[in-house]
Amino acid sequence: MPKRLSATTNDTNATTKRPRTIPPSITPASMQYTLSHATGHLIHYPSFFSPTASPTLFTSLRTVLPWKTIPITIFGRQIDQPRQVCFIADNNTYYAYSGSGKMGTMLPDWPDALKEIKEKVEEVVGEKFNSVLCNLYRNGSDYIGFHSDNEKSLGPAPTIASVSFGASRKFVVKPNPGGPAREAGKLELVLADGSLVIMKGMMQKYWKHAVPKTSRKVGERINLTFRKVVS
Ligand SMILES: O=C(O)CCC(=O)C(=O)O
Repeated sequence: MPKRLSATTNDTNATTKRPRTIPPSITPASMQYTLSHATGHLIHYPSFFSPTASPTLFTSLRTVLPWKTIPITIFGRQIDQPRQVCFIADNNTYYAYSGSGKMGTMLPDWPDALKEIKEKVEEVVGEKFNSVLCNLYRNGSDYIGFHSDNEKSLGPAPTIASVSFGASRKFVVKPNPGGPAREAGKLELVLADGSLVIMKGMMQKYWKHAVPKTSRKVGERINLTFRKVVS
């Protein structure tokens, strides 16, 4: 059972100092409010896609998406990202992160498998997305370091819907030092095949997340982060 954090009294927007947790009583059986904090929400659906649907979707995404190793710039130095990525978006939607350069869609149309996943996710999130950043972790050496999806182009409080297929990997969330959530602890959960994580509210402003390397022998994992680029 993942750790559930409660709100601290450090909510900068709150008019009262009462914690604002979302009561577990409103949580449907298949979903876990893993983090319900005044500074952001993280909702985890451990098996959003069924064990029969997930392997088919994995194979389809592995085959049809144009996976590439893309360099990014960190502290002025160009390095290859430690995973493969691809970006699929509506026409005229562009995105850039960590010096990746401006990216447009890498395919002329959304592949059927991605469209199907996006529609199912939009239904439960209640928002529409116009792009998805896809990550392929080829083994335990592939990872993504601590970061926030806080690009200006996503707006001030973006909702990110993250779907995983293939090998289970650890997902770690921690508050920004010096931020209003700093008293909250680190949260670790395992994202399994077919899982969905929704991050919303001020999550990208006050928290960071990562998928660390692992020395365990793990197979390939595909992660899709649906986003809405607004400018
Ligand atoms: O692979 C994951 O679960 C996280 C991916 C991620 O953080 C990102 O694409 O920004």
